Amino acid sequence: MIKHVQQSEVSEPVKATSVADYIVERLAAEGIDHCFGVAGDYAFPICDAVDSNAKVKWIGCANELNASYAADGYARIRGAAMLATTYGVGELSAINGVMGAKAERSLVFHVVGMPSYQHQRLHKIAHHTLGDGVFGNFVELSAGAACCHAVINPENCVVEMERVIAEARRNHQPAYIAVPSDYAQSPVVSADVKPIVSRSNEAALQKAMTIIAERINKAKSIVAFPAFTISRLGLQKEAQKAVEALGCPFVTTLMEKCLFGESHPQFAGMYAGAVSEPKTRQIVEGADLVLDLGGVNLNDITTAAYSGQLDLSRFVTVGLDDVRIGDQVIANVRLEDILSELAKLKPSSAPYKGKPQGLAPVNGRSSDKITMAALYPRYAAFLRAGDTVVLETGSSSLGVTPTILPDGVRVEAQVLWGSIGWATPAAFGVALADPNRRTILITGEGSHQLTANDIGAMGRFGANVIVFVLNNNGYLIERALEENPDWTYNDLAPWNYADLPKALGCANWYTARVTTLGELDEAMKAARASQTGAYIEIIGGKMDMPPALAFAHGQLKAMYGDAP
Ligand SMILES: Cc1ncc(C[n+]2csc(CCOP(=O)(O)OP(=O)(O)O)c2C)c(N)n1
Ligand SMILES: [Mg+2]
Repeated sequence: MIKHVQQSEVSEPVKATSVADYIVERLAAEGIDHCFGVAGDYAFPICDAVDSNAKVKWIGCANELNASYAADGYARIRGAAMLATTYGVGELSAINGVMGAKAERSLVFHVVGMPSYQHQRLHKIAHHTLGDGVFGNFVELSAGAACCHAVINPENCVVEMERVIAEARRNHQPAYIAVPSDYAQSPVVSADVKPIVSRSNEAALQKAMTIIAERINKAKSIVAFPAFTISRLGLQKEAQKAVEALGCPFVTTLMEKCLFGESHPQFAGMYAGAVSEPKTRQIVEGADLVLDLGGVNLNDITTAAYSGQLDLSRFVTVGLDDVRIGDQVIANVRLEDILSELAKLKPSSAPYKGKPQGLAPVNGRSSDKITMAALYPRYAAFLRAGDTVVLETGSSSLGVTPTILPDGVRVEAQVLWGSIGWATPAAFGVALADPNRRTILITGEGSHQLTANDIGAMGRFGANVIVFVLNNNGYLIERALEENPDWTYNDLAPWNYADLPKALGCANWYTARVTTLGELDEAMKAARASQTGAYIEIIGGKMDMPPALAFAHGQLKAMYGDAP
């Protein structure tokens, strides 16, 4: 079984001689066994330390942006990931991906090789710099994409590594670790430290639980709102137990798609403001108590352009490290501890029982062209327990998320940060993180164009992803979000997508380009049976969109406001 590690697994001090070896060994002890990255001379000592380490495998990506997305995907499954890039040019290319991991609470350790201390001390004019003899220009930029950072030297290495690991775990966000290349090769100075494990303050936990229990007892109607952070922290089982002990209905936003099985009797549907099912909306907006477990992100996407009416004074928000009730904040309380306290509640004698929806029926004849009305129910019929779906921003995301999916399917999407191109490398990272599950990538072709080159890395490292690329002749979501769908900036170079795997070195992959439902059904069967990766290019209509996007298309003024 693949383990999602929540805390350091170090039982004895890490034995390593050089600073670079120590960093790699220490991160391996966090449950990390792959390092995504692109090599570069300043980073050679780190690359060498990974390559010569028996526990961690070097996963070379086509570029650092891809590597950062892959690390994000990996971290979501395993609890943490390692990303290694070179000074300036490498780390700056990774910033978008690492910043996305920060926004979406995914723990990526970003290790960067800097020019040597000796050259820094002499202010040498060096490559990958601005030619100004300054070496601090990029540290602050990369550190901005992390929740903590350290510039490592042989003396501070052991202590700083414990500090950044603890802080990154506490916030569940990236850490930036920069190492000058000569220091990286120097012997590490040992220090007597133990991993710092975040724990709740017992009195604060009791205080928070007393208030929460009081609110629960007083409330006539409660709804639980488990957040995306639950899966980032690997607390799905603990959260489900808590919700079952509460006995109340629970809802998810599209950031928590399939967090628990959608056939769960307490599941009251997906909450998306005014576009929720009326019953779901009533359960959430009418509840006396909304138990936000993990910090639900009520952004413009999850609330369908802030269209709901949520009274935040009815919220109890359990964050990763605090509990907020109105203006009262109780600090030093861990989410996992609140969940296990909630799970101890006496289960309600009459738990909420909704009417879970079944899967939508598959429709259309085999000779029909592929419409969105026929595509999304087919995905639901294709997916099965043990699949992890990685979903790209764009029309696909708005098509899949409202579609009920089978229990045991896991979904990863980057809803808040929403950087297109994320899903292709993220699927690679997800697949390497847990080869026991089948990873399914669902992406639009426009997004795919940003990062498709790491299909090559999937083949190289045996990541048997099933890739669905919807080719609808451009940026459909953007066409739909504008009055004029025909701006040329929403057009794309017309790639032959189904030929990409072969060109990128995946000669033994199953590939198909499908235009009818019959061809799609056949390709889905073949992809499922393939022992290698599979790649299906689906030809869709230029303006054929899923209902959620069609709804937005009719609401442009409400979404963006009127022109002055
Ligand atoms: C890095 C980045 N650049 C630009 C955007 C704006 N953007 C959002 S969706 C999208 C187009 C997606 O098109 P495609 O992947 O083909 O999906 P479709 O909607 O056509 O199915 C763009 C350009 C973004 N979200 N992220
Ligand atoms: Mg498209």
